[in-house]
Amino acid sequence: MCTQCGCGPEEQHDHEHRHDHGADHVHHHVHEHHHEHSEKSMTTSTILTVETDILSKNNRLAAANRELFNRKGIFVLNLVSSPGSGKTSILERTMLELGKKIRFAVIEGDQQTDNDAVRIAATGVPVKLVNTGAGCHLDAHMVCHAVEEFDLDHLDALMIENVGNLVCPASFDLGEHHKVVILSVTEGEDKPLKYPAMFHNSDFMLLNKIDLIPYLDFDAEKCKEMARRVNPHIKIIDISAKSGEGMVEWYAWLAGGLQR
Ligand SMILES: Nc1nc2c(ncn2[C@@H]2O[C@H](COP(=O)(O)OP(=O)(O)OP(=O)(O)O)[C@@H](O)[C@H]2O)c(=O)[nH]1
Ligand SMILES: [Mg+2]
Repeated sequence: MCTQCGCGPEEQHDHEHRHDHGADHVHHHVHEHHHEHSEKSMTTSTILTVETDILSKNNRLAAANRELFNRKGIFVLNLVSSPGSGKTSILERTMLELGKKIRFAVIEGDQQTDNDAVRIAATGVPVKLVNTGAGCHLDAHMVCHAVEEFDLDHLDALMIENVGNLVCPASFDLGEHHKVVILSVTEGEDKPLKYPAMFHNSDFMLLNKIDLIPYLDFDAEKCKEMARRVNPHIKIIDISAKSGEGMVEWYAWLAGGLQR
């Protein structure tokens, strides 16, 4: 049995290959944890109960993860965004520019492929890949086992790249200290209003790809105003992982977090 989360070997194994059933989001979790339910017999109240159970179990594991991170003095960020907004590009640049000063590790969450993990590994930083299969987000259980790969006594910061998805990762606490939402200027300025949970639950927002603004009809101020309407406390910086603009300010945030 796992000492951190109490799961048995079967559940750990299931976890590595989870969500391979090809059914919808709720149903996957039902199969993982409540094998007696059939798809047809599910009522709305059953679904709500199962969702509540999943989230409360996740919250318990996330609290245990956070306690572990605090005990080890590791600053943990959960990078969330829609696919392609630049999470891996930001991490690559950050690892290359700060990796010699700060002891990082990275968890790469992807449905399929090791593409992003390979990119991070090329920077020399330890990385653990978690393929979620049909699953659309990381959860605290996955993170709990992923960190077993790292030497936690010699880490300053853990960066978790979540699965590209502006909806589901908002609901799953991983035990991080902050969610950082990345929005790229090619996505349109209204995304904070259309996907409010993600912006509400994030402490930081990186507005990425600002090098492309001259070529787009994107109103950065309007976008920021919408983000602040959803979350008045959100801290926003403009960055370009390509040109490097704004990265120094991002590094200052990171340094501030490390000194907590
Ligand atoms: N012009 C420009 N392109 C960027 C910038 N950041 C990332 N890109 C490009 O955007 C594309 C997607 O970048 P990724 O870093 O792979 O995005 P991601 O969020 O990790 O994508 P997923 O992991 O698939 O969700 C790549 O072609 C990058 O080169 C930027 O600041 N400016
Ligand atoms: Mg990526």
